[in-house]
Amino acid sequence: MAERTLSIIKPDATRRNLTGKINAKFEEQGLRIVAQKRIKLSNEKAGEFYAEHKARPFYNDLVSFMTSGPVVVQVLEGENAIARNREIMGATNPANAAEGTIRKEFAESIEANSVHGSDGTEAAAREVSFFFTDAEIVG
Ligand code: RTP
Ligand code: MG
Repeated sequence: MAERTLSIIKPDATRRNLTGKINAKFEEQGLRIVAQKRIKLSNEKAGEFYAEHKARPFYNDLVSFMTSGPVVVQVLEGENAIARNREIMGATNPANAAEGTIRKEFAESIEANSVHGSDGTEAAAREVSFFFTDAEIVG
């Protein structure tokens, strides 16, 4: 089934100029970038985006990290895009990420792990509309 998912290239990756290398992995593995913008997240916006993690011990650090530099927010489209993207990203902790995944190749730590991807259908719908209007997505 053709799906859309929300992806974020995180500040550790934009800082090291890895946007193109990460985008190549998506495109080589069948996902199409149908919307994309480079932005600086405010504390408020990052906090709202990660609201589900508010009670977690890593929440404050995560919000600081995500506002520490530019991010690239993007919509990826393709067959089973949500699960496909999670496979391309690899495990949250790069120490556990499979060979060839973005996090294995590029992540610096469990926090500075280079990419975000929606983890399910509801999250994808919410997260895509958190950053993009329908008119900004060109499939
Ligand atoms: P994401 O939401 O970014 O795609 O990653 P995920 O589903 O693999 O991980 P999740 O559990 O949703 O955690 C969100 C992000 O929080 C940071 N994190 N830090 N210090 C820690 O123990 C810790 N655990 C998670 C990571 O940046 C993770 O991607
Ligand atoms: Mg998550």
